[in-house]
Order: sequence, then C-alpha cells, then structure tokens
Amino acid sequence: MDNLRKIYDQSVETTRSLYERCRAFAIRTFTKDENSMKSSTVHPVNTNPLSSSSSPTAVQTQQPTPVHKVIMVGSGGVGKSALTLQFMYDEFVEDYEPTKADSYRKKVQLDDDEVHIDILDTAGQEDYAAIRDNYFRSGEGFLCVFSVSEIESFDAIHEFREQILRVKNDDKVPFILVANKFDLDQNQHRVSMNKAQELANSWNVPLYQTSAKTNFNVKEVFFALLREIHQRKLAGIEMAKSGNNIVQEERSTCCLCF
Ligand SMILES: Nc1nc2c(ncn2[C@@H]2O[C@H](COP(=O)(O)OP(=O)(O)OP(=O)(O)O)[C@@H](O)[C@H]2O)c(=O)[nH]1
Ligand SMILES: [Mg+2]
Repeated sequence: MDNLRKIYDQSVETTRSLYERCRAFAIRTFTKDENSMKSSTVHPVNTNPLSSSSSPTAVQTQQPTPVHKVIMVGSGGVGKSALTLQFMYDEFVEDYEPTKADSYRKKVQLDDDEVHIDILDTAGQEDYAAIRDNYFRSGEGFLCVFSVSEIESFDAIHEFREQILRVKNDDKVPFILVANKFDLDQNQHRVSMNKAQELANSWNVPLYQTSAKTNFNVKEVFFALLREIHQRKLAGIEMAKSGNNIVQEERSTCCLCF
C-alpha cells in the first residue's frame, strides 16, 4: 500500500512539473498581443531608428517607429528572463531555465512618442561568456542585473560593466544597475544596498530595486532606460542638425567672399 502511495505521489509531482514547464514554454513562445513578439534568433534591426532629415518633406512624411535596443546583462539566475517576461507579458515564471539568447519586441508609449523596445535577454551562464561581445555591440542601453540574495552576482557586475564599456567604447552609454529579487526576506539579502548605491554613484548611473516576482519597479526600470536611450538619440539628432547648419553657414559665408 505504501509503495502504491509513493508511486501515486511521484506521478502527481511529475505531472505538476510537466505542467509548469509547458506553461513556462508557452509564455516564452507565444505572443500575447499583436504589438509584442519573441524570437530565439537574434535579428539585426534598424540601427538608426531616429534618423531624420532637416528637409521639410522628410518631416511631413511618416517616420518609422523608432527602435530602442535594450540588453539584459548579469550572472546566471539573477532574474534577467523573469524581469523581461514580467515586462513583456505581465507573467512571473517560477521555473529556472538558463537562457542562451532570446529577443523580444514590443511597441510602447514613451511619454509623447511611440517606440519599439527591442530586448535581448542574454545568457548569464559562464558557458556563453565568449559570445557576449557580439550581443553587447548591438545594444543601445543596458540593464545590468544582480540578485540581492547573491553577493557573487553583485561582484560580477564590475566585469560586465568593463566588458560593455570596452565593446561600446563609450562610458556614457545608457546603463542602469538593477538589484533584483527585492521581494525576498531581509534575512536572505546578502548585498548591502549602501554598497550598491556607492557603486552606482561612482559610475554615475541609476540604481533600481526590483522584483520580477511581485512586479515591483519592473515597468519603471525599463521605461527609465528607454527614456535615456530616447533622449540620447534626440540629442544626437539635434547635434547633427546644428552641425549641418554650421557647415551651411560656412558655405554661404564663403560664397559671399567670392
Ligand atoms: N523571489 C524571486 N525570484 C526570482 C525573481 N526573479 C527571478 N526569480 C527566480 O530566479 C530564478 C532564475 O531566474 P531567471 O530569470 O531564469 O534568471 P536569468 O538571470 O535569466 O538566468 P540565465 O538565463 O541563466 O542567465 C527563477 O527560478 C526565477 O523564478 C524575483 O524577483 N524574486
Ligand atoms: Mg535567462
């Protein structure tokens, strides 16, 4: 009788685990609305989405929706995929399934503008460290995630930051430090928030505390990064325009000379 009971319990557990895995797989695979999609292949996308011309005809014609490329970075198991899925589909996945690389796209309203967010969820596991350079190169903004319950994941942040700065060759690249799993009990916290804040201050970047589980600060952190990327691109366009104006003014001055 005991044996029968054990077999019954095991089969219930197996069925439950299978159900959880299928559910997680379905969440990752199928899109929830027509404005969002997921792909496990990383597609190159428009690299200059806010490019604009100062000519009046270009302003009048409809501009394509800008695409802002966000890269999720951090050690294995810190919650990069959980944050991404929570942002994309308002779902929390309990199962841990290490990522190789997944990309997601969604149209969002960013203040007065409509933009596409393109999220590349990278692998935290060391096995995939060699391919990170390629992924980082395409990023326009980085969410660098550690888990408040794992000091090693906080220590690893330095290396990720160095790699990003080396690949991007730009120490002003939009970058946010994310202390995830904030929902865990205080007695499970291993990273001092004072230390995390000191690090963020020394890099002059924002620090956000988040929980993919309770959806705490998830939208906020993605939107904060989107805003930085957006403003940076707009500033670049303005600079390019004023550069053009200076060249044009110089040309007209030269014309007057002759
Ligand atoms: N309590 C709690 N658990 C979380 C949170 N975020 C993620 N987890 C859990 O942590 C585990 C790892 O989460 P993932 O999102 O798969 O981690 P990852 O950073 O994508 O890991 P890699 O793909 O290997 O790089 C899963 O079991 C999640 O359910 C959170 O905010 N709070
Ligand atoms: Mg993952």
